[in-house]
Amino acid sequence: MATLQDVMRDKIPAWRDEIRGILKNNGSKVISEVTVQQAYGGMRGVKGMICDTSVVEPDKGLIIRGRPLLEIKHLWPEEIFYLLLTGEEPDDAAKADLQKQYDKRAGVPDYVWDVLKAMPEDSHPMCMFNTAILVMERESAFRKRYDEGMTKGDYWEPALEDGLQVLAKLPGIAAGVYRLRYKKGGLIPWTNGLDWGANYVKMLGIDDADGTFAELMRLYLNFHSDHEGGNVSANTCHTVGSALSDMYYAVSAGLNGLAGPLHGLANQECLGWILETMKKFGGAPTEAQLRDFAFETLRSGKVIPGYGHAVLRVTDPRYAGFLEFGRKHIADDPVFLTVSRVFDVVPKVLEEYSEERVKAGKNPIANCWPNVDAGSGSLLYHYGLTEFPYYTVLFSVSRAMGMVAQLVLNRAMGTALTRPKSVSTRWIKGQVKG
Ligand code: HAX
Repeated sequence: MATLQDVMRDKIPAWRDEIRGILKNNGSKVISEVTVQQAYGGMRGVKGMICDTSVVEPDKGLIIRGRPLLEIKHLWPEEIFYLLLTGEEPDDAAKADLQKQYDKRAGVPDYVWDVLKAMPEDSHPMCMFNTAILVMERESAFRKRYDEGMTKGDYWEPALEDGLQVLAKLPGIAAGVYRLRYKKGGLIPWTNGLDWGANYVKMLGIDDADGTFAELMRLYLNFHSDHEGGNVSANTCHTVGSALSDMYYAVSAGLNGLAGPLHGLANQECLGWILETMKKFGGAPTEAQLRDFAFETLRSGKVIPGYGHAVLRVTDPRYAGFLEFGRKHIADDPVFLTVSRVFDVVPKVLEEYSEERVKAGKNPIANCWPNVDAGSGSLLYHYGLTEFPYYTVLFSVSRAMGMVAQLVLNRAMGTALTRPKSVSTRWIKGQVKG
């Protein structure tokens, strides 16, 4: 049986040759140009980096290694990680081997808990989670090997070892953050032989007698794993990693970006907004009440969390997948009902509001449809995970798979130090004169 490491060792030389060939024969071809609007507008749409794990098509959504997400929604997180990294699904033996590799590495050092327990009680769960990853940096195999002197061609192997260490420990750390932060009692250890998603549920300590929460968790961890390379968290991980900072530095940095309200924190904000409407209207609001509340939110200068996207121009397939799960398992839950009613109302409200904005000389809202964060919270809430400031930690456990896979591939391909050129407003003024 070939391990994940064997498969990577086998594939990497051909990938390197392919890139060398592309650069040799087509290195000077132009693939993108940049407008002044893009330079001031967060580089939206500028093609300036490579990511081979996944792409996001504006009209289709996430495609992992050529596979549209909804076609691979049955895969478990272990299989998704393997797919991200190698481009192929593992067979049963390779999947079992990866699970055993996690079993071996899942122990969390005691000093992590000492650090977390020393943090102020009101620390945000994301700050606790990212601190835990960063404090483990002393464990980095990459840094040790680099300090000893290793050749560039070998970088990917200790990077993968660091990645497996991080991924194996994240469910335990995330569950520990939950139990410490919300005073749920003692820590629950990792169970050997149990899969990554079910282990996470078990360590959270939330009752799951029929296994449906573990089923949701696997879906959740699958759906959030990767979203190409340019989003804030992946791009940050990439940039920090490009300085040869190790996996612990790079993943923690990327997740600090995920903690922002315009990115991963939106899923905490979404459920907050849903619960606020329910509180205001004493239960699941009617469509008319929702419409009024949505306009009230927008006119007070706030965004409607969970709607809009920098790249997507259709309903996020990840939202569609969660909606399907909710309709199958918790159709009558009032929070879920509100989420699905919001879907019937808010896109139209955003379209009308976008027209108002344009008349007032502002940018239109490019996408009025729900993104991944619009629905997932209501499902977690139903299964008893009601502390919604914690939701971005769940997102992070999953997104770490994409970050690890991207960074290992970057190490394998010898991706260059990130260093785009910035220009000053003075330079722009000179450039556009006349
Ligand atoms: N509510 C109100 N206004 C919105 C909006 C929303 N849901 N979505 C976009 N807009 C506004 C933008 O704030 C922007 O306004 P200004 O020009 O005044 O700054 C204008 O519409 C144009 O924005 P855009 O071109 O459509 O979209 P951007 O690429 O600038 O922003 C965002 C994309 C996701 C940040 C944006 O849609 C947003 O803030 N949505 C709500 C927060 C959210 O759901 N974030 C999670 C996104 C998915 C993700 O990364 N998850 O991790």
